[in-house]
Amino acid sequence: MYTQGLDQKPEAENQADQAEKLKQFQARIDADEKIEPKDWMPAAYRKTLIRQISQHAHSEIVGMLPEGNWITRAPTLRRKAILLAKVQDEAGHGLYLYSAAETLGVSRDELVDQLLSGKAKYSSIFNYPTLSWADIGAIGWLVDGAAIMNQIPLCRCSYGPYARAMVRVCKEESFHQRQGFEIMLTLCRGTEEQRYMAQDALNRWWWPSLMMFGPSDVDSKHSAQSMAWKIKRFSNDELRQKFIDVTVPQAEHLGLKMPDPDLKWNETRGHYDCGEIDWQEFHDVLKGNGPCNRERLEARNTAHDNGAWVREAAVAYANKHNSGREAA
Ligand code: FAQ
Repeated sequence: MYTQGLDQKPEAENQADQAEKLKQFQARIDADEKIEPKDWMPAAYRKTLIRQISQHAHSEIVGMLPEGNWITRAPTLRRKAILLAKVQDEAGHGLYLYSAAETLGVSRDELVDQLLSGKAKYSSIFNYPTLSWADIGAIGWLVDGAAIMNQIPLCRCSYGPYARAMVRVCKEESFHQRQGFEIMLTLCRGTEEQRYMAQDALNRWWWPSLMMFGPSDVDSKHSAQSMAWKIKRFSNDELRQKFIDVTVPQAEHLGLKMPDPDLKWNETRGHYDCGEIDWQEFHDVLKGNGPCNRERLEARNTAHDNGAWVREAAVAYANKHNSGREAA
């Protein structure tokens, strides 16, 4: 007790230490240095990263479900092989991201439990159904397109493991975006019915894709701090605007009509203006009341239960391997 008392610094000295550490940390961020797992970081920085990276990982994992729905029904063997590879890529992204989150001192089991119990968020976009083959094109074109717009700046995120994971993820997402656009282009150059399918998919996926960027800047509670820490490099509205600006000409190239009567080029701003997003729909989806929220969680829980034997086998193998090593 007595020696412990000697070890403890007086409160004021502790606070001064903390303030100095925070100052040095912010100076490293401002100098664009990467923060690595063993470096000192404020508890709130760690918490924000665990929140964002794990939500991102969950999104990749749940994001396999809408497209997985079409693997058995892809129109050709070539399309099936491409879609299989894409869905596998998303699984890989989830795994890199869980690993990046683990470097912050949280276990993958804990994160997966949070997803399966419904406690953790994942991207709103994956709570919408894939009703036709054209939806697979729309997901690649719009959803991967939005994901890239949001994730390219994350390659420069201040936290090293997250930034490095994003480099490969973005390269793969870029291939995904092109394959989606190519599906849309094929449909748009096809029959009247195929063009109708493509237009219908755009009508249903456009607004949810805009919601992927998160609440508008005035309502985004984390943005200011995340930008000061250079976790985020652009605000939600800035990225949404960039996405709209690059996507509208692509829709024109496809000969499709955007489902927004207020969408028009604003010469003064040098950007497209668009209609108001239905934020009520966004909040409903976040609360678990989107068209497929329940179905998605059920599917993940079933997959987890069905995979129990694989986890048990992996643990048994690791134990056997370790005991062999100890004996040697
Ligand atoms: N859905 O204060 P902010 C993909 C939550 S990956 C659900 O603005 P922040 C690949 C937010 O978490 C897609 N929740 O928060 C793929 C926060 O909740 P909390 C995922 C959302 O973090 C393609 C609250 O609202 N990408 O698509 C959403 O500063 C095709 C307040 O919001 C990432 O995760 C939403 N849309 O900014 C896979 C990228 N938006 O935690 C398969 C990394 C916001 O306080 C097929 N994440 N919320 O309870 C980010 O860049 C950021 O976390 C944002 C949100 C921009 C998503």
